[in-house]
Amino acid sequence: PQATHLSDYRPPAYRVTRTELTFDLDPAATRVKTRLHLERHPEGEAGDPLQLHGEGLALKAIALDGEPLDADEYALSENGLTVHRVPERFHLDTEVEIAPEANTALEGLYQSSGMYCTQCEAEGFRRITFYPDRPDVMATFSTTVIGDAGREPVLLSNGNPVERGELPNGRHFVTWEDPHPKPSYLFALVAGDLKKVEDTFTTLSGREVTLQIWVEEENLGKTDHAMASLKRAMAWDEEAYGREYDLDLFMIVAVNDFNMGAMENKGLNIFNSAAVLTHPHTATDAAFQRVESIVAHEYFHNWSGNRVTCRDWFQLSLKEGFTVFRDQCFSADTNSAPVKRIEDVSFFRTAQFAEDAGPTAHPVRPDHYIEIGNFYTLTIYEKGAEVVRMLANLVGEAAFRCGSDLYFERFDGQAVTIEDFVACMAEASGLDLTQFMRWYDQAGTPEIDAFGEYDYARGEYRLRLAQRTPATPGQPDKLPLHIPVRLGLVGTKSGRDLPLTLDGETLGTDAVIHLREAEQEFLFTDVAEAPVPSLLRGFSAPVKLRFPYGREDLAFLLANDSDGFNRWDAGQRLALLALDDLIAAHRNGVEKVMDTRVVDAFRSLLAAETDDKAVLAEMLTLPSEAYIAEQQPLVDVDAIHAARTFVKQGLAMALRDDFLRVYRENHLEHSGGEPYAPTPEQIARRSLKNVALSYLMAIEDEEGIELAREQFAADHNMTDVRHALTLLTHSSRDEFSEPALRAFGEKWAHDPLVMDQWFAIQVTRPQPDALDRVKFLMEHPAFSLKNPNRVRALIGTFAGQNRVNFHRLDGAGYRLLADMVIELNRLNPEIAARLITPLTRWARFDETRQALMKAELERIRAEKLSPNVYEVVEKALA
Ligand code: HT7
Ligand code: ZN
Repeated sequence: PQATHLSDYRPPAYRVTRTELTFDLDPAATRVKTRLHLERHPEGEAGDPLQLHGEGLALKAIALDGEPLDADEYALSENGLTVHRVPERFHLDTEVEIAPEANTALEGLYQSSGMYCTQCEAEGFRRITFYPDRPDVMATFSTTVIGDAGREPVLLSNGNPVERGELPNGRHFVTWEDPHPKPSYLFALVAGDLKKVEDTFTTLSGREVTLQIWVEEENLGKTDHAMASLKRAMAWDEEAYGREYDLDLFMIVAVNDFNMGAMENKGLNIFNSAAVLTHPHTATDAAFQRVESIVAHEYFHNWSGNRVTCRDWFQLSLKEGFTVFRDQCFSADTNSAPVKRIEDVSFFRTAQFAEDAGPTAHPVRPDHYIEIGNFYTLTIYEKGAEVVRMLANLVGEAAFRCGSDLYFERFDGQAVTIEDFVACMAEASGLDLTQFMRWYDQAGTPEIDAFGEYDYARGEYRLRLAQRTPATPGQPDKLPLHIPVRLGLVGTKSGRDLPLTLDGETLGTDAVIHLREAEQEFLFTDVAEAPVPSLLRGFSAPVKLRFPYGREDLAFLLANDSDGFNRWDAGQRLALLALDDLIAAHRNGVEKVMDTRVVDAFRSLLAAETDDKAVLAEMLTLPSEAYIAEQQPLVDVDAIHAARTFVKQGLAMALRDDFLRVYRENHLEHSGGEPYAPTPEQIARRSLKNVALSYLMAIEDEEGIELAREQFAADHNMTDVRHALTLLTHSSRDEFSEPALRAFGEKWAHDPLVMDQWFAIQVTRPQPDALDRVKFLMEHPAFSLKNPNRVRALIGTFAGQNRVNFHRLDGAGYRLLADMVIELNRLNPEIAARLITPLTRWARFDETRQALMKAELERIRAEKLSPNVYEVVEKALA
């Protein structure tokens, strides 16, 4: 397969001004008639051939300005169609045949649970019809969908329905008109036996918009939360960004087979059912929050992505990074802001840092790719969002809003670049962002080494910062970045943030300093007492920060830092220091000893009267095994697991009564009391008491087991039921977990999304039978390799989250994953390529495991590979 390079970008020779489509639906032989109205691009030349993308299309007819073309007037290839000579302005008619029922890749037009649906981003439209399938070709669309009136009573596409009618042979049609010019990746079609829930939203300017969520009939009771989230998101975008919705109708459709979370097609968002359906009995608090943020994310794309789109796919983060930033801010405003930041950063530092350190590392704006489907990554999405967050903090709130207004107004209806976005921010703020642009082009996680010195006599604090970004594939040398470091100096006597004076300038008690050089010194004067620095507050830049904190310093910050995020982070650092010692002890076969400072810190947390229970729950949560692994030079999965378990058990033994009290104080007695609601208050209490319960279960405390069993049996809401079932299943008490698992599996056999949770709970079990369970569960009637949600729940969860069992020394975990990748490579290349990720991280492990993992990658490489899997495997073995 060939790579595409950013430096090769050229505007299209012809643009499409209007696209008219007619679909005559049939599972095995759908006919797609397309009329394209085309004109030569101002930069094109007479004599330029017309090149259209197309994959897997059977061409049935082709005519230019109504005249059928002879075979020598055009050429067909594996990738598309070329018409050799075309006039300056013309229309082209094509007719193709495709087979949605045979489409297991879930790109283009496919069938899911009997309904038809589409996924066109990034390059799926070319599997539907011949087209210049690139985001810088924007056209208005008219779409007529013809289907069977009985099997497909609902026929949907983008925009507004303008005509409908009956046809012979029990067929019917609906024509949709989308007045907003859009690239082909935003096209959508849905047809099937769907039911809708409807509501309305009145925009700031007083227009009434009809909101519809379309689902299978049995899911009609699971749309309330998505609808409420949508309305909140619409209001938030008006308030925070001045953006109103621009059609009279906004539709969401839930489909069961979907490669990602959801898709922002213009006026017709298509959602993975897991990202839209909720009910207290079937979805956890985390799922409710995820639905809210995905609904908002897709809605926000209507402006950041649809009205203003990307010039080419190298600019993907232009829409994704910005939109993730927007959805993160929305969720922070709607729920607990500090917890949202902690959760986001915690995930980011575990998963994106690992991506940045591995063989598939790439910049936020990559400069080449083989398969763009492989670039829907944490770097593009989450690091892209962190870069926008830095920009927002650098320019300030008011200038950021002016800059975004300018961006949306100046580029409305256009396909633009990341430079265009940053230029608006520079213009609105007057700042020079030239150096800042390096964040988009340099891969890898910058590392900052910080040292501080307090001079009692002079009352000065000298902070030295040195930055360095490690080499990544294809980028051996890096330049210094512009890194905003938010900080405070916390007085060790007063426990308060000290006033900051830098270069004679008074900065308040919390300030941002700008690190631009490889090494830079900052001298704070008038520092009245010895401070502990609180650095990188709120995770002000996506970097690794090292500072030689002692354990007392960390305990001090945990107790005193005014920045909630850094208080939490101090606790994580303190735990990591203790874990480091224990990992070493485990490896050396030395007796493990619990660090009493961690116990004391946790005791104080549990004793303190805090009104932010959600933050407390985060503070009481130990760093995950994956995050601990990120800190180790060489990952020893068994030592990490043993060390973390030891700390958890040590804390549970020392603080058992506190955990029991916290559980009791926060367990909501539901009978006759408050009904379940995904409110921040209830979620906070549930997370706190469930964290407490997990400590009790870590030592298999008899009272804890009783509480877990009661919580499971009370069957009040899925958050509590799932947590209790997980704790029982991950304990050694099979006599309790087996009946519970059986009851749960039987009760929910009809609900695939709940069965996904049942799969995930079992395959994350630390016991050595986990891999056998994966194999056993793959035979379960609820499992199917063709459904991405099932694959993620069973295989993805096992390989990504059950570290001790996936990395078994006999290599059986690796073998199983490679087998699945090989099968999925044929069925669904996009999912196959994503599934390989854990194997690509081989360099982090010991020699034995490295050899086993590489052998499995070689075994995959020997197959006839899709471009998706080929690109990942080649990078992993390079
Ligand atoms: N913009 C959407 C991306 C997406 C996607 C990409 C490749 C293959 C399948 C896909 N489904 C959705 C989702 C989003 O970021 O909003
Ligand atoms: Zn997105």
